[in-house]
Amino acid sequence: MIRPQGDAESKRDGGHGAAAAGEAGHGMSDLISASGGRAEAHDAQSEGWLPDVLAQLQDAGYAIVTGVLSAEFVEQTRVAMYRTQEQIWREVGKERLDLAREVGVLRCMLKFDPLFFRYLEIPDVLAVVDAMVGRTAILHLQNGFILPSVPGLERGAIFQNSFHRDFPRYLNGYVASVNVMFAIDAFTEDNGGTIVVPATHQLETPPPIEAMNRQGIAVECPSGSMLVFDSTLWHAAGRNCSGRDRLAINHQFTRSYIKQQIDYVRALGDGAVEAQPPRTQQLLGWHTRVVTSLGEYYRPEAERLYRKGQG
Ligand SMILES: O=C(O)CCC(=O)C(=O)O
Repeated sequence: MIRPQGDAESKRDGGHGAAAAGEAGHGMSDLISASGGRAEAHDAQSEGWLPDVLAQLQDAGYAIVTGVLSAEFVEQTRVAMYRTQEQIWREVGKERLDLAREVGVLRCMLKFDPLFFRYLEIPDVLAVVDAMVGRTAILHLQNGFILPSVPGLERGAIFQNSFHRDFPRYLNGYVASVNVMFAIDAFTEDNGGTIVVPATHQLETPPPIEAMNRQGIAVECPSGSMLVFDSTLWHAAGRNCSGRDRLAINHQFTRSYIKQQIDYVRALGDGAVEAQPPRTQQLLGWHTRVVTSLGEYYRPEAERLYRKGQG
C-alpha cells in the first residue's frame, strides 16, 4: 500500500501558486553562485512540507520529499517493473529498444500493469501538481527506469545520461511542466542517482557544459522518496557503479493544452480510462481529447471530448 496520506486539498497551494513558482527570473551568473548547495530533504509526514518544497523549486529548481511510498508498495512496484520490462521486450523487441539508444526505459507502463495507475492517485503528487501546473494538468509521461550497473558508461553516451531538460522551452518564466520522480531504490552517487544542476531551471540559454559538469549534484535519498523538479531544470541520469540495477519512475505533468508524449487515452482505450477515478481520467487526458468529426464537435456540453475550462 501507498502510505496513508493527509488531506491533499488542505495542503494544496500553500501560498505558492503556479504564478509564484513561475517567477524564478534568474540568469546564468546566478547558476554559478546559487548552485553550490544540496537541497535539504523534506519529510512527507511533516506538516507544511509543501510550501517549503515550492519555495525550493522556485530557488533551486528541485526538491526532495522523503517517506512518500511505503516499503510494501515499493516492493510491489519493483516486481511490476521487472514484469513490465519483459512484456515490453516481447512486444517491441530488444533490437528496436537498442536502436532508440535508451537503457532500461519502460514507457507506457500503465498498459501493462494497473499498479502504475496508483501513482496518479498519491495526494502528495497531486498537491505538487495542483500548485505548479493546476488542477487541469495532464500526464505528459510516466516512464520507469531500470538503470543497469555499467560503470564504464560515459556521460552523454545515451540520451538519459546527457544533460537535458524534460521541457526544453523557455516561456519567460511561466511554469508549464513539473516532474515527480520516485526513487524505488534509494538514490546514491554510486548507483546513478539523478544528477541535477541546481538553479538551472527557467534559463533562456543553456548553461555551459563545463559548468554543468562541475556543478551537477547526484541526488541522494531513501527508497520511496520523490524528487520533484521544474521540468526546465538541467539534469541527467548518473553513472551506476553499484553492481545492481537502480529503479526509478519519472512522471512529467504539464498544462492541459500541451501534447502528451504518448496519447494515453488512445493507448489504453476508453474502457481502461473510464474505470479510473475522475482525477486520473483528467490526468490521462480524457477531457482534452481532440475531436475527429463534426458529430463529435457538436456534442452537448456534458459529453464534449475537449471540456470547457481546460485552459
Ligand atoms: O534516470 C534518471 O535518473 C534520469 C532520467 C532522466 O533524465 C529523464 O527521464 O529525463
